[in-house]
Amino acid sequence: MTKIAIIGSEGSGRTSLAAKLGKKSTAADITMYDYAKNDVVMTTIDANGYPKSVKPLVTALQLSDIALLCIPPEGPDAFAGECIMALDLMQYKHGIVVLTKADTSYPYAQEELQKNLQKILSPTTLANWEFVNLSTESFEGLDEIKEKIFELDEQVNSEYEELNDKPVRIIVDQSFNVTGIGCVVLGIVKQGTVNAKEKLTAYPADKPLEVRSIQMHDEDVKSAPAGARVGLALKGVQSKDIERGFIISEKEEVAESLVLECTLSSFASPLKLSDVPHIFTGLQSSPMRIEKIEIDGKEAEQVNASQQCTLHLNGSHEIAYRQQDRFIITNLDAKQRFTGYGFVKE
Ligand SMILES: Nc1nc2c(ncn2[C@@H]2O[C@H](COP(=O)(O)OP(=O)(O)OP(=O)(O)O)[C@@H](O)[C@H]2O)c(=O)[nH]1
Ligand SMILES: [Mg+2]
Repeated sequence: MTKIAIIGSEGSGRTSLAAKLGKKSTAADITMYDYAKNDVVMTTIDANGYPKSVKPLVTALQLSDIALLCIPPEGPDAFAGECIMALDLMQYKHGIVVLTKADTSYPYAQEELQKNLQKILSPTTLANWEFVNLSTESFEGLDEIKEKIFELDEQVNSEYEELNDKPVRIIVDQSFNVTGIGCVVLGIVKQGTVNAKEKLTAYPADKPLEVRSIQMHDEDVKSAPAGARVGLALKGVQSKDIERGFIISEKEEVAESLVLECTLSSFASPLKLSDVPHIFTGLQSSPMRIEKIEIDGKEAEQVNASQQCTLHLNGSHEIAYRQQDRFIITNLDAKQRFTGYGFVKE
């Protein structure tokens, strides 16, 4: 199944595009649009709570495999820059740059905009993303976007096939109670294959559970592969025990405090001792206080853009992770809020 995130700055045409790709279902700080016909099953996520908050942007990207970055004819603003930074820090692989509201611009101006953007994107993970001119008024570009989505989806699927034999890991994005069934969670199989009757654990709360049954787009299945969006009925836990961001797997590390080997982005504001950046991993986030900064093995008062450092971070609630997981560092007080990335120090 195809999972798409629509991102970009305020008023860039995100919701208009999402509405063309599916039927609106659940809405909160992200809005999902579903589409299912013949063999095509597609979920499109509008990160509508962004730019007010960075969390919906991270959430939409974590729940999807293909990003549509919307840029209006006025060109990229600071928030578009922030979206590009977020994609780059997350090493987000697949996407399309959508030049929106093309009916309000001119072909020459759109070409110029594309050239300027290509320059900005060339040092980032978006360097090879394709461009599409779109108008949701005249429908120009809509079929082209869909075609490109399906091309990218083939790459995504072959990448997931390689993850099928790994230990199963499911990221939960919703948890609720269904009368007569009990706890039901919705989430994404990030790797491995989940099987009915399998015994797993929900982290960070460390709650053992059994997968009673599995649904994929409202149909019962015996197992679901990597990349699937699933609904799981769970035995042994209550919906209040499980929150958005929980990981269901055989084993995760759990900690409140972390030591991260970090790299700051080239546009980051400095991080100082006692600052409290918000640290994201998967769908979890936690404000964490900087207790110590080390640069080249020496203690430092602050770390600047483009520098590498070791951050000793102290948080107040547990997060679940694995050694190889990428952490994203955000500074909600900075103008450009995506500050850097890091990995747990060995
Ligand atoms: N002419 C024209 N107008 C468009 C197009 N797409 C969006 N708009 C208009 O641009 C405005 C913003 O579009 P939205 O789709 O709401 O953009 P958004 O990014 O979701 O905006 P916010 O969620 O408010 O930040 C609306 O008034 C739309 O009607 C288009 O292709 N052509
Ligand atoms: Mg919107």
